[in-house]
Amino acid sequence: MVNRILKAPDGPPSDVERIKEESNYLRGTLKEVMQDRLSAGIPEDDNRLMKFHGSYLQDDRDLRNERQKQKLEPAYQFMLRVRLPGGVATPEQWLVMDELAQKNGNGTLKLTTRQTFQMHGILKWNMKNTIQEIHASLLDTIAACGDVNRNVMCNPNPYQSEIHLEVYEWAKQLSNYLLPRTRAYHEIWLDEEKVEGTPEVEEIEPIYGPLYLPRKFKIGIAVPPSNDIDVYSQDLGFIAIVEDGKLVGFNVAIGGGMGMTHGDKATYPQLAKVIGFCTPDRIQDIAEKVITIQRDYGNRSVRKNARFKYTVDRLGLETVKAELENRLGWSLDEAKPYHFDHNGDRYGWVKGVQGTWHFTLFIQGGRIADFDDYKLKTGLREIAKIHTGDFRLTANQNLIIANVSSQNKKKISELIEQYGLTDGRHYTALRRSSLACVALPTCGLAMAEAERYLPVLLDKIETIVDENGLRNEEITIRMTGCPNGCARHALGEIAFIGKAPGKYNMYLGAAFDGSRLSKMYRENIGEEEILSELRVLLSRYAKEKQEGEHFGDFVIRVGIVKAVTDGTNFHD
Ligand code: SRM
Ligand code: SF4
Repeated sequence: MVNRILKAPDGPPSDVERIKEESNYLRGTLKEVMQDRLSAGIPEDDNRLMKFHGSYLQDDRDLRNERQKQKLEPAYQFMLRVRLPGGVATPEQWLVMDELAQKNGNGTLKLTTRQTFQMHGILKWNMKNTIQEIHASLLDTIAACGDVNRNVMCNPNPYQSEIHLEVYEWAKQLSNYLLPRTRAYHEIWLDEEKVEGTPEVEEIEPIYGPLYLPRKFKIGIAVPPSNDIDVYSQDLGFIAIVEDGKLVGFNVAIGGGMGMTHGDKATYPQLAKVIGFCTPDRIQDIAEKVITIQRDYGNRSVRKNARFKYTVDRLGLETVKAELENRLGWSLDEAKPYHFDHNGDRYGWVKGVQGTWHFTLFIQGGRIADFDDYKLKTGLREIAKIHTGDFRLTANQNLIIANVSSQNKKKISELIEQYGLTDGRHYTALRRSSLACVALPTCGLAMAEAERYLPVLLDKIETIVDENGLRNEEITIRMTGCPNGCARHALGEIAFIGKAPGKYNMYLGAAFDGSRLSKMYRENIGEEEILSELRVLLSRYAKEKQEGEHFGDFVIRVGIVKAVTDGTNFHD
């Protein structure tokens, strides 16, 4: 099957390749080290494997210096990420997450940019029972992180509920089909007995093989006109084509991704490119074959260049398409026309099919917590107790209370009102179009604040917005604590990427529908400069914008930044 002309890059395998190879299909010594009570942490090799089980060892960075001074080991704790295809959870599952976060985590839940739950602050001794309780609620954390296919996203679509159901089924099917087949997770966390004897390699991991993928792999399904899942940021994206109210198939897009490293031009965000169309029954085949191409030709030497986007750019889009069709044994059809309007969410009540209702609620930074003046977590718990439909987590870290019966709509509206969940202060147009990654204090890679700081910055930007009569203007603002791009920074019309504490690179000019990347505008600036730049930019926008013109398009039209047409030109 391996094409003899195409080649993976030369170079010694990275250390992570060794760890995977020696791990006996993701087991390593995890079972033993998780029982070791001498340290709250685990060795680095096992931590690498932990990711495939949906978790990362972290330490509370707010406490790092103090603990160092006191010669204590870091305040180790684990982050746990659930696999939740399409972001759909039942009210019962919501209540389990809520309780586990309270009992074993830091009391909060994070709704992520890939439509799932994360818990932070879980101590080593509580990991096994937390995973077991998640399993008992019919969810799992397998492959939520690691060099495998990640949570499959799909548009949570409150508008066309019947299409949602179909698209969601495909997302679930893809997610299940692409799961690692090793029993390591079940043995380590769920006490499944190990079956002795080593079957043939292909039998254990027929898709991934013993080394899994060179890097993480992401799939998302968009339903136009909404590009809420940012289909162009996915390694493999599907764009639903709906004709006469029926799902006829998907356009296929490959090679997107957001991560980069400051100052390293060999790394860049990239947009996925559409290569053709297929009927729905063929997406599993496509996903499997695309993944095997990345498995065979991805860079296993330099992890910074190991994502599929670099494989596509190195081999060439047409070559990868030809290789895909070769592996499929059939050709993709010509891509069908489609149109995206936006990559954000639309809020409030919408009537779905069969007389049910859907309510999209903005969640700042995706953080479900009880704040002093805003009892969000309690309010949602009370809603979950009476809700008979489902919850849908969106790719913009928001929440849809979906499939609400007409009888329940009034009660849920009352709870939303009672807990002030849509209070004005939390609900301005600018805020509703914002995204921030986790960053400090839990993310080990954060160079600056994001989730904790963006609301503070937004308060100040809103004053400028008001001065310019732009209060109802939706402008997508995204902030990340580092250039990895967990809030898909390069697709924000205004983006701030953390450089150092209090310092950000500022980017402008992404398209409102997520089809164009942003461009660096100012480097390494702090709050004062950010605000003075925005004062000038927003005042010009208010005065000079054309009818219906989005901010990202405006800054390009008037020449404030150059349009980035392709990630390979990102740093030009
Ligand atoms: Fe991410 C690493 C959080 C979506 C690109 N991401 C991390 C880690 C695990 C840090 C680490 O490696 O130590 C962060 C954990 C922080 C914490 O304390 O929780 C982290 N990423 C997140 C989440 C929780 C951000 C959020 O606020 O919602 C998102 C979880 C998604 C999920 O449910 O699976 C999250 N990460 C993304 C996205 C957006 C997306 O997938 O749509 C991206 C950009 C798209 C992409 O992958 O290209 C993204 N995360 C990264 C990268 C850069 C990868 C690369 O290509 O270079 C890293 C670093 C890495 O992998 O080495 C990273
Ligand atoms: Fe952490 Fe950087 Fe991702 Fe933010 S973008 S969560 S700082 S890795």
